[in-house]
Amino acid sequence: MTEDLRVGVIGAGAMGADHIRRIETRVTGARVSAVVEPNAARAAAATRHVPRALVYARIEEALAADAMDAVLIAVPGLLHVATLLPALEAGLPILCEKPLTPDSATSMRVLEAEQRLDRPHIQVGFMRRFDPEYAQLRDTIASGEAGELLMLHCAHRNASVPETYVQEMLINDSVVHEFDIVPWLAGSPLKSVEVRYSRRNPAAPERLREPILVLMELEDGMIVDVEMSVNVQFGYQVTTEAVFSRAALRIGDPLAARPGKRAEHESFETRFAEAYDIEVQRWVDAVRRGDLIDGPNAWDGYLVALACEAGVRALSGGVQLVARPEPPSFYVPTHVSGRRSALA
Ligand code: ISE
Repeated sequence: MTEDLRVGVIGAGAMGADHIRRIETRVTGARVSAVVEPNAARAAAATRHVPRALVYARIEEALAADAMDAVLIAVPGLLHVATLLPALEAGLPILCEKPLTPDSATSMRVLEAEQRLDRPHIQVGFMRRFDPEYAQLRDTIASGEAGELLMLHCAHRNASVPETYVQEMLINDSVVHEFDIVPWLAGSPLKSVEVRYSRRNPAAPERLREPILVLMELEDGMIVDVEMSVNVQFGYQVTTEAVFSRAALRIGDPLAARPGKRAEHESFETRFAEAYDIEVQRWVDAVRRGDLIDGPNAWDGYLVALACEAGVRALSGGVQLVARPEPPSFYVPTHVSGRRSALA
């Protein structure tokens, strides 16, 4: 492909607008040719610097106008199925923000539709896989240079969350990232999930009981703990400490997150800005080469949906087993750089 890839961005909220800016200013080989957004004011604001982008209220209109070669879906998760199905039907490559869909039944509908095509067309936006520190940690784990990986201690802290954020979103909207990244790092699938409640954060609104500690067990016996906090006020932090038999490594350490000091990041938009840039660039490159995806696929999204269902059950207590069906051959091999699948 010699021409720029014509990307249609579906949704011009905060995430969609961020991707529009990214494609227009930092990604090479692509341009925003269409924006699908029913809210006219939002569409106008997001396309202010992209006057040649055509604006449509519905994806069907953009598809009928043949206005895009590929789509980037950045609408809320509940609207993903309604967007994914027509884009698949049109045979377009798709980068879909996480989650693939909010539950495993709808994710299965998407998988069935995708398997009518010749190969996977959907990449799911688990951007942490493109964060240079995460990628390096994965390489260290795979190389064995620090010995055997024994445990992972993860912390995932949000300064605050919007009013629409409810208890189940601790799992479905936030820990969803760890459900993807942990098996990818460790090279072993999830077996079970348990949730423990710590002392309640007085800064949390009435409707939220947090922080929570999520304990995962992987198939290979490893225990992983995730502190999930969403009202820490002092900043946005995502850290991982990996304990090996010969060393311990820590990634994501905030530079200045001490009481009274300004934290390094306030939100995921800046903490993972580089990861998003790399993710979108690699997706664009893959589409232009004809590979269509270069990252987590829809099967990975389906497995994460199953893990979230176990996680939501675990909010009410007990150790909850995670379902782990075998992938159809359509989805093998997967993953970033064509390396071995961490979930296979
Ligand atoms: C948000 O939707 C994200 O995806 C962020 O990465 C996560 O840190 C946050 O908790 C979610 O609400």
